[in-house]
Amino acid sequence: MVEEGWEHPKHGDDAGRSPRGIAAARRMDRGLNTKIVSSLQPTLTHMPARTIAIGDIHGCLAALDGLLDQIELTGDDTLVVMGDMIDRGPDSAGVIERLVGLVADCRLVPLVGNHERMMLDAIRQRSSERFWLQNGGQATLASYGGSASRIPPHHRMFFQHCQLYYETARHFFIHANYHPYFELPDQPQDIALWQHIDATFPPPHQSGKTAVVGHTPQTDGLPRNGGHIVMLDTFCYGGQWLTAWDVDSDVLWQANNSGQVRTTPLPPEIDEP
Ligand SMILES: [Mn+2]
Repeated sequence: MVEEGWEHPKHGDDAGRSPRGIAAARRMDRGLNTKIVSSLQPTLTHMPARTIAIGDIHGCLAALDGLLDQIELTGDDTLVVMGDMIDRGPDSAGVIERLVGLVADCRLVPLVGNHERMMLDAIRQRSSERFWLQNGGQATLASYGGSASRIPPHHRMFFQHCQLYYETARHFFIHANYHPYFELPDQPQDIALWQHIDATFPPPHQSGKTAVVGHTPQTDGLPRNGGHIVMLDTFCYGGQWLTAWDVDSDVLWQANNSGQVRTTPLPPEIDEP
């Protein structure tokens, strides 16, 4: 793709040329264009596509915006949002609106968390509403003007498209936890969406891929690195940090709701969470 500003040379002088002259001028144009494109190649090859995972946002729009400013997404990047985008924090509606807007900027992969699951259940059946509202849903409802009926259709569609897991050649992404011996499409939802990781890391997944999870808040604000698993919920809604990780590098970006941003290395591997 030729960038804007690199316009194809115009044939404004063709009027006074012989047919042979015109053909020669056009051959020259093609040659020039080839040179322009190849001179752009080194730049393009220095911007490999990234896969970036963002931990549990929980309505923290200020922190999300701080992260997005640092990451500078391009159309080649894949952004995996680890689920629990809503509830507890101040602006769930604003977070979803921002994420929907990112569809134009990158490949967006929103995962479902237990909080999106609770909300979807509450919308589907009234008997599930109380459970959601008692677990942070009240804040989400308030951000939508106090009623689930005010959740706009494009937000509902966004929630419907959240997926249980995502995988690349070396990593897989799932909200809470995984069963090591189940294939990814067969992961039980009670584990994938709800099971915390407290005393020990789960064994490596049978795929051999590194697991990236959220859900279990790291109250010191730093991810946990178990080698075969990296935990990215760094307790933003509780006053710590929102974390983004370019999974092919050892660099993390963090932002909080006070407008602070920082980069920090991926913490060293440990045996227990
Ligand atoms: Mn969760």
